[in-house]
Amino acid sequence: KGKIVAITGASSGIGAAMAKSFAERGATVVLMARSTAELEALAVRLPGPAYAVRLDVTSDESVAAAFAETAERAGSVDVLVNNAGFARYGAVSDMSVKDYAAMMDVNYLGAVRCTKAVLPDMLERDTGHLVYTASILGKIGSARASAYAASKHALLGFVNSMRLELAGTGIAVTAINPGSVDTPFFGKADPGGAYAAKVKRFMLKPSEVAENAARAVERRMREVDLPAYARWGARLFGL
Ligand code: NJP
Repeated sequence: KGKIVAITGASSGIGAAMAKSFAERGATVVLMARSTAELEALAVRLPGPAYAVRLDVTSDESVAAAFAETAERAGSVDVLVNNAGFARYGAVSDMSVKDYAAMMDVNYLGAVRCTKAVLPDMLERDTGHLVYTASILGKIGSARASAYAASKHALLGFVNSMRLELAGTGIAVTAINPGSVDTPFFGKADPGGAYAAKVKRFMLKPSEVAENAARAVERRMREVDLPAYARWGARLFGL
């Protein structure tokens, strides 16, 4: 309550749902992504104060400008949710090295850039919370998703190392690791829709991921694994 929560990738899917969950808990949210029209439209629908700030996580200049604008308009960031990400699925032989680099640039280095933008202020105030939407695929491999899985493994390597580095400070670090979530993500990851069609009924809702993330922040949890099949299993056994 009363915290400033900046969320990257807030123009769609899980990030937009997280904005709602944090706003409902009394936070002031800073919505960050490249699609400013979507951010503005979301900002007016939220129940509390919200700012829309343009951010491209692949650009050092954009990251610097976006966090300077955030500091000026909203103040110090208490919680940074690094959620921007994308996937392109395909067999290793069908993917270019450029595809691998593009996923590393957004999913891993994008989070590193944004973390570095807020960390000096958090260290100086000795308080803050860094949250990352990684993935179950940050922990296991996946056929036809090697570039995406590798980028999320890199992200979790960074997150787990940073948690050790920040031990003893007032800064908490949380990883959220969902399975498949029903968002526009699969339109880009898998344009033919074959994978999404197969797993659609097992998918998590973005609101479920968002509520779990908000609760994890309240409880300062280290990480939350949300495999979609756990929900499917719960349904199967009538839980
Ligand atoms: O995807 P989608 P999700 N700079 O496509 C933004 C992870 N995840 O909500 O810039 C700044 O609806 C983009 O904004 P825009 C996944 O890896 C998902 O499902 O306007 N922002 C949009 O707001 C990702 O890390 C599943 O295009 C950039 C957002 O990212 C996170 O969840 C499973 C950007 C993507 O929204 C949210 O994904 C899992 C850039 N350069 C993990 N590039 C799943 N859906 O199944 C993209 O385990 N964005």
